[in-house]
Amino acid sequence: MNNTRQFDLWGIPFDGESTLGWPGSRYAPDRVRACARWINMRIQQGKVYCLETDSEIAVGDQLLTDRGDVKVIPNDTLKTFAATSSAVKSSIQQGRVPIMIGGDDSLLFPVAQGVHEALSGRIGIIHFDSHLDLMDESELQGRHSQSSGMRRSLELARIAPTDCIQVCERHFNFPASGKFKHDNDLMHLSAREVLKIGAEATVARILARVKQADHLFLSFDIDSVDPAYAPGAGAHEPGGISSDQALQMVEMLAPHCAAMAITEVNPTKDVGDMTSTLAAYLAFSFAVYGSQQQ
Ligand SMILES: [Mn+2]
Repeated sequence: MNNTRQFDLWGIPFDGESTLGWPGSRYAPDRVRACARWINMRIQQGKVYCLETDSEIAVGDQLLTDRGDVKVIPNDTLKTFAATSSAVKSSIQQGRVPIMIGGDDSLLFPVAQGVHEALSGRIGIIHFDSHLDLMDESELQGRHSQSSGMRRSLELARIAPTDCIQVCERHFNFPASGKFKHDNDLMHLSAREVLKIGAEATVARILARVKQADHLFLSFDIDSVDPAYAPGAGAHEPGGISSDQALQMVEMLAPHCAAMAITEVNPTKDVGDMTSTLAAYLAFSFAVYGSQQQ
């Protein structure tokens, strides 16, 4: 049973860089854990029964270990980032796959940094988000806000824009971010495109794009999902994917990924825990389907 991959769940209760939109994602790790309890208990004798395939998946008895929360310092973004990168690194160096539950989306950067420090070769990022997060620096938001995570990650030596893809972006953004994308050959698949071609074709296009990368990090801002399915977010961007499309794509991508982050789940805007429950299912599905390979 030990040829399956094992996963670590870490909370990062930090929303100090929610400089636009609604703060509140600091409450997500505990809510997601509470929602995950119902799901986790369905493993019996190292197996879980999967309804989509009507078959059992052998996941082992230690599929998902809760490593607790990263040491967050609300008043110090860079120290919080350093603690986040260390947690990611420690999991990967122990041969495990970290699943990081934020926190706001500034955390994309320190998670990417942890992956970059722990693994050699080319690192690619699959970035699900309704936003581009390519802001370089601004008076309102500084350098490390929830709007800059992808921009900062692309400054790391072995993360090339051509090994990355952004998925589910929509509506309007800064022309400066569009110019940065085009100048650097960064690619996105808009939410509208994803809704048109469906989950399977989207995953095929994602994997074709990142095939040169040696290791992949899946970063999932919950606002990629439509507010109708995930109201507990840092912002509401209509026109997103459904919860089922999100789950399908995460399941298909999981075997290829060395780390995952789920960010911007905001329990203060949630309705009956539906967004925290979706995040718990995304994390658990990533582990179940990701356990089978690599
Ligand atoms: Mn976002």
